[in-house]
Amino acid sequence: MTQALATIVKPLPEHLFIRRDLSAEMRWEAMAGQGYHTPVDRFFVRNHTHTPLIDAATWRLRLHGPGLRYPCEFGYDQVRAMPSRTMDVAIECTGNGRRFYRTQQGIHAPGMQWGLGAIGVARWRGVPLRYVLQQAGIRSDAVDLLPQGLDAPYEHHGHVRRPLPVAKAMDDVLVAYEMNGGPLPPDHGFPVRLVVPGWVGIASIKWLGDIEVATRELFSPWNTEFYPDVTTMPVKSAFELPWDARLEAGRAHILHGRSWSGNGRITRVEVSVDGGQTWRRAEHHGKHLVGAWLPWHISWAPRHVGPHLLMARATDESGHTQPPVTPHHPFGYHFDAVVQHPIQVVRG
Ligand SMILES: Nc1nc2c(c(=O)[nH]1)N[C@H]1C(S)=C(S)[C@@H](COP(=O)(O)O)O[C@H]1N2
Ligand SMILES: [Mo]
Repeated sequence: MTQALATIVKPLPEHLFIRRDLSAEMRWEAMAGQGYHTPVDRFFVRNHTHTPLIDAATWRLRLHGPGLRYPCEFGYDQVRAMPSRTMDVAIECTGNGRRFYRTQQGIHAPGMQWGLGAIGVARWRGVPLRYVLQQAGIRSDAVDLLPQGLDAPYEHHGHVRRPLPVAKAMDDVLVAYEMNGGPLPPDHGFPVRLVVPGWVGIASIKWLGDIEVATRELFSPWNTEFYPDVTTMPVKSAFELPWDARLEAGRAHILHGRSWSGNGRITRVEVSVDGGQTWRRAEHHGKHLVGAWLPWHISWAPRHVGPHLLMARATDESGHTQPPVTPHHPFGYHFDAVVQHPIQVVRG
């Protein structure tokens, strides 16, 4: 039923992606001129092993465990026939921005050296997980779920699986089978994945095949050894520009970017073009959704040729503003400090 393929199935052209081990980071300049959503052809991929090719005709979602009155399984057509919901949601890897612990703060954090491109926003369609759990007779004393992927076991740790508290599962989690209007692509979890708004990417289990529902707290390597004590993602910002972009002096440029947070809407974005000495409010445009991102822009006519540092600093509804420095994290998670984006202003 599950056939192994070479790590990632979709093409990873150089101008859209940076290869990182078994994964692929989006280049932020690939979002320039795009709409609200990240097209599939440039959406980052984070794989623990490789993308499996799963046959939807034989695929099953198994629900079992002491937290359910009616353990059961559903096929693809059954899931697609359930009441559906469509949501614009960001998925972001917990370690997004990890390399800036070293480049900006001088302390290397081990792990994949992501820039800011381990995030994407897609339009997901699927069944609320709440509905599926209700069909299986979720009990009032259920505590934790253990959603598990059908991809190959990761080293000696078994299948990718991470406990999810019942409260979140019953709130806004989606059992998704569509991404940007088409069936989920293989790399993003075909036939079905979880989409867990606001939470660390690892919560959004791809190639979902099995959910255990327990009446006690659950543990797996993915909440003990990796990703312990992380739930929501902090506030971040990125420019839709290449690293070391070249901008001509003496004419106006519109700098575009996006800001996002797992803790609520973005309420303010400020931009500095002089390495943080002065700041200007960016203008918002497009949608302003919880759990996705806020596109913004600011106009700038650089006068002086030479290197400049662009910086964007956002504030979210919870009142949190991106700090100049992030407290060190041993795993390199949650880098939320203002990123210094180097550019060259060249003679026009
Ligand atoms: N089964 C399974 N689910 C998974 C993963 C995986 O390797 N296997 N990677 C997780 C991680 S760490 C992230 S950041 C997101 C990435 O989703 P994407 O590849 O669709 O961008 O998927 C999560 N779900
Ligand atoms: Mo991740």
